[in-house]
Amino acid sequence: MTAKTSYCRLCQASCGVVVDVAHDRVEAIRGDPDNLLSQGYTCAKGRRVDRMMNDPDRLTTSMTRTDPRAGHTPIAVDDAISQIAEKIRHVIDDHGPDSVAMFIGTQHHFATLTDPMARAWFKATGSHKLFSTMTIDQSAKWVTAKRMGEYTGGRQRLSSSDVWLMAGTNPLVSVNGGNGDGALMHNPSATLRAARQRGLRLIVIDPRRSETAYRADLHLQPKPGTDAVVFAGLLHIIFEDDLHDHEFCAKYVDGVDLLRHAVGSVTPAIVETICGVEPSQLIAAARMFAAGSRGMVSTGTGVCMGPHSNLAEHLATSINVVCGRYLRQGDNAEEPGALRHCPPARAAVSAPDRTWEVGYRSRFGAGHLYGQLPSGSLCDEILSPGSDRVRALIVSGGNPVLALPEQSRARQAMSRLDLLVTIDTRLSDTSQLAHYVIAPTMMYERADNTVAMERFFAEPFAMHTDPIVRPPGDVIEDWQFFYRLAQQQAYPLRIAGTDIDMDHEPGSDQLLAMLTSRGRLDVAAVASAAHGIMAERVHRQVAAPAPDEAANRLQLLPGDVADELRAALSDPAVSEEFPMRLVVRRVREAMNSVGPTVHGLPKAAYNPAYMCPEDMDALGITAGVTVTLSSPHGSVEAIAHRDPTLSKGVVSLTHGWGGMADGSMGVNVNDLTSSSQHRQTINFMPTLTALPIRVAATRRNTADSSDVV
Ligand SMILES: Nc1nc2c(c(=O)[nH]1)N[C@H]1C(S)=C(S)[C@@H](COP(=O)(O)OP(=O)(O)OC[C@H]3O[C@@H](n4cnc5c(=O)[nH]c(N)nc54)[C@H](O)[C@@H]3O)O[C@H]1N2
Ligand SMILES: Nc1nc2c(c(=O)[nH]1)N[C@H]1C(S)=C(S)[C@@H](COP(=O)(O)OP(=O)(O)OC[C@H]3O[C@@H](n4cnc5c(=O)[nH]c(N)nc54)[C@H](O)[C@@H]3O)O[C@H]1N2
Ligand code: SF4
Ligand SMILES: [Mo]
Repeated sequence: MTAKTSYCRLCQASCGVVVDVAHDRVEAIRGDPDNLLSQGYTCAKGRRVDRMMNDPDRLTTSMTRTDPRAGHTPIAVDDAISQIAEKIRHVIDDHGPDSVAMFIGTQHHFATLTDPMARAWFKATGSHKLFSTMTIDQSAKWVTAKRMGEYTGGRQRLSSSDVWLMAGTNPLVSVNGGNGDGALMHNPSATLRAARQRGLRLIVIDPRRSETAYRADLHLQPKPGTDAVVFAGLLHIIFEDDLHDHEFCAKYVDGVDLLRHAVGSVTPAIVETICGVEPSQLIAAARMFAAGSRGMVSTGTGVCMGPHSNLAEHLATSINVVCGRYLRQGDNAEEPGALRHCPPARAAVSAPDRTWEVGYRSRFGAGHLYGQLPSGSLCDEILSPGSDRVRALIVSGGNPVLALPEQSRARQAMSRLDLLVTIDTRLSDTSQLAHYVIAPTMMYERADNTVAMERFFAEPFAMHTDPIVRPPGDVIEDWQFFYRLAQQQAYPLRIAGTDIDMDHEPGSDQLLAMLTSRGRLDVAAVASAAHGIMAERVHRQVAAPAPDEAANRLQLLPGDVADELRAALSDPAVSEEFPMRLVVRRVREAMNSVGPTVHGLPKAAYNPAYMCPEDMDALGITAGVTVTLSSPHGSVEAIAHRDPTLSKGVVSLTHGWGGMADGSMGVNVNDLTSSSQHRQTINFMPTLTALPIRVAATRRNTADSSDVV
C-alpha cells in the first residue's frame, strides 16, 4: 500500500487528500492535514470516492444502444466517436446547427480541461443552444448582474468583516463558496468558529434551523419563498434609520430614491404579515447588518430557487450596494489569482446590458444569458415542433432526467432525441436513455489543477495532481471526447488564445500548462508541491475607472424589477388546497445525484420527507410512516422523518434521488415541480423551493397495514 497526496474533485472545495493505493486501486481516502487550504477537512462523500471508483457498475468502456428496447452494449470509444460525428453531421446538414445542443452538468466543471475543450467544440458547431445547470440553480445572480450592472472593484471578504448575512444557503453542509468572499468552503465549521471568535456576527435567513443557522447570532425564519419581501423590509429600515452609504450611492448608483420609495410601504408590520418574521427581529437584523462597518449579504439556492427569485436576488444585492459593501479606489484588493491571470480590479461599474433583449432569440422567446439559453426551456426545445427543434444533445457530466423540473417531461424529452450522448461514469437515469455513453476517467485517474476553482477560493491557493492510479479498460478523459469529435468533424479548436494542434493529440499536462501560462505561480513549483502552494499576499490597489466607464451607474430599480416587487407584495399566501411549503435541502452524503447509489454512503436507503414534529402530530403522522406529498403538479410517496429544525408548515426533501425503475432509490423531488408554471422571466427559472404542497398519510389497499394510519 502506498499513500499518495492529491485533491478531491467531487465538488468545488477541492479538499486535499491522502489516498492509499494498492495494485493500481484506490483503497482508502482521508483528509490531508498538511494541505495548506483544507487542513485535513473532508466530507463523508469525498472519503467514499473509492467506492464510486471500485463500484462494479462503474463504466470501464463506452456503451451504445441501437434499439430503444434493448440494453446497452460495449463499444470501442473511437468507434463511438466516429459514429457520433457522422450522426451530428447529418443532423446539421438536414436541420442546421441549432438542432444540436449541449447540456453542461455539475461534474463537467471539476475536470479542469473539460470546459475549455467542450466549449471550443460547441462554438465550432455554430449552434446557439448551450444549456447548463446554472439556469436551474443560482442564475438569479446572472440576471441581477445584467439588470443592475456590476461593481467591479471587488467584494468585501468574510475574513476581514465584522458582520455577515447568509440567506438560503447552508455552507456548513454545501461548502457553497459564494464568490470567494463569503467562503465557508474549506473546513467550514472551523473557519466559521474562528471568524466568530474574532468578533464576526452572523445573521442567517432560513426557514430551517440549518447547521449554519444553528451557529448564527441572529436567525430569521421566514415563510419559504418570501425572501424578496424580507429584503425589501430590511431596505426599508436601512433607509428609515439612514444607515446607507451616501458617498457610495452618490458615486456609483442610480435609482436610490426610487428604491427608497418602492420599499416605503414594506414596514416591519407588513413583513410580519407576509413572511411571519417578528418586527423586533427584522429591525435587529437590519441594524446589526447595516451598522456593522464591513460584511456582505450572500445567498444560495434557498433564495435563487423560490417563486420570486430574480427579484429576491436583486434586492439582496441592493442591500450590499446601498450599504457600499465593496472595495473602493485605492483599497487593498490583494492580488487574488494564483494559476490564473487577474487584471487589477477597477473602482467602476460595468453597465447593465440585458443580453437577452439583444441578439439571438429562441422560438420560446428566450435570449442569451452569459452565452446560454435557459435550461427551463430545454425540454420545450426538444419536444415542441419547429425547424430548429433540438434533435441531438450532448450531456457533459450531468444527469438532467433527475435535475430538470418535471421529471416525466424531462424523461420524455430525452427519449425523443435522434441522438443523445452522455459522458458519464455510470448508467445514470439520463445515460440509460442515451444512444451513446462515453466512459470517462474518474478523478484519481487524471491530472488536474485548481485553476478553474480558484475564483471560489478565499485565498490565492493552487494545487496540481498527477493521476495516481491507471484508468481501467477503454476510458478516455472528457476533453479527449470533445477533441476527437472535433477532429472527426474537421473543426479547428482554440483554447486560451492558442490554436490546438488537430493532427497530433496533445497531452493533458501540455493543455493544463497552457491554461495556467499567465498565472503568477510557477507551474513546475505547483506540480511538485504535495500539499499545494499559497501564493504570496501581494498588496494591490483597486484602480481608477477607465475613461469609458466613468459615467456608468448601477441601476437599483429598473421597471421590470419594480413590477416584480409589486407582484411579490400581493402574492397570496398558501392556498387552502396546498397549505404547506416544500423547501430544498442538501445533505452531506450526496452531491446532487452522486451518492444515493453508493454503498454505505447515505444514512438511509431512501429519501426521507423531513417534517416539523408539530405538523406530524397535527396530521397524525408518526416517524417512519409513508406519506403522500402532493403539489399542483404531481405527487410522490416518501417516508416521514421528524425534524425539529423545520418551522411549522415546512417540509424538505432532497433533490437528486429517485428515478430507478424499481423505486429502490427513493423519490425524485422533481415529480412535484413544474417546467412551465411559475417560472421566472429571462432565465426561465422554475420554482424549486417554497413549492406549495399538502401532506397526508398514505392510505393503501394493502394487507400490510404497517404504514397505514
Ligand atoms: N453536500 C452537498 N454539497 C453540495 C451539493 C450537494 O448536493 N451536496 N450541491 C452543490 C450545488 S450543485 C450547489 S448549487 C450548492 C448549493 O449550496 P446551498 O445553496 O448552500 O444549498 P443548501 O445546502 O441546499 O442550502 C439551501 C438552504 O436554503 C434553505 N431554504 C430553502 N427554501 C428557502 C427559502 O425560501 N428562503 C430561504 N431564505 N431559505 C430557504 C434551506 O433550508 C437550506 O438550508 O451546493 C453544492 N454543494
Ligand atoms: N427540485 C430540485 N431540482 C434541482 C435542484 C434542487 O435543489 N431541487 N438543484 C439543481 C442544481 S443546483 C443543480 S447544480 C442540478 C444538478 O444537475 P446535474 O449536474 O445534471 O446533476 P448531477 O447529479 O450533479 O450529475 C452529475 C453526473 O455526472 C456523473 N459523474 C460523476 N463523476 C463524473 C466524472 O468524473 N466525469 C463525468 N463526465 N461524469 C461524472 C454522475 O454519475 C452524474 O450522472 O440539479 C438542479 N435540480
Ligand atoms: S467537501 Fe467533500 S466532496 Fe467537496 S471536495 Fe471536499 S471532500 Fe470532496
Ligand atoms: Mo447547483
